[in-house]
Amino acid sequence: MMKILSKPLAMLALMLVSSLALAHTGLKESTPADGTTVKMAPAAIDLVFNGDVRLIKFELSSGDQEMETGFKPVAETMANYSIATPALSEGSYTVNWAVIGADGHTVTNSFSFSVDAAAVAATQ
Ligand SMILES: [Cu+2]
Repeated sequence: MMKILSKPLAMLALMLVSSLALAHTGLKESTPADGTTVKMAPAAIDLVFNGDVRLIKFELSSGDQEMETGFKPVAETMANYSIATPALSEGSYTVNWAVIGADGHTVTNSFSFSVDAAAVAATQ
């Protein structure tokens, strides 16, 4: 009996997992975008999520150095965030963020960009 049930059950579990994954909150776009090189250091980093979220973590770092930003966790939920950045020198930067989505799940991810005034083909 268990053997007969196991296959459909496994498929059902798979479908359930994938539909949950689809419902998860994600970052739709960022400025600067992931993997891009910008000529001028941005005064702010903009985040656009695929729904209203509560941004609970925003860490900007270069190498092992963490930068001070204008990020302050707030209770309200929004889809768009603009976080003021300090004067960034040339280099590579990584943003680590975490949000609590509408479904109550915490989602964390990161993206990176570079500041290079000499970049020939700036992507922004
Ligand atoms: Cu979720």
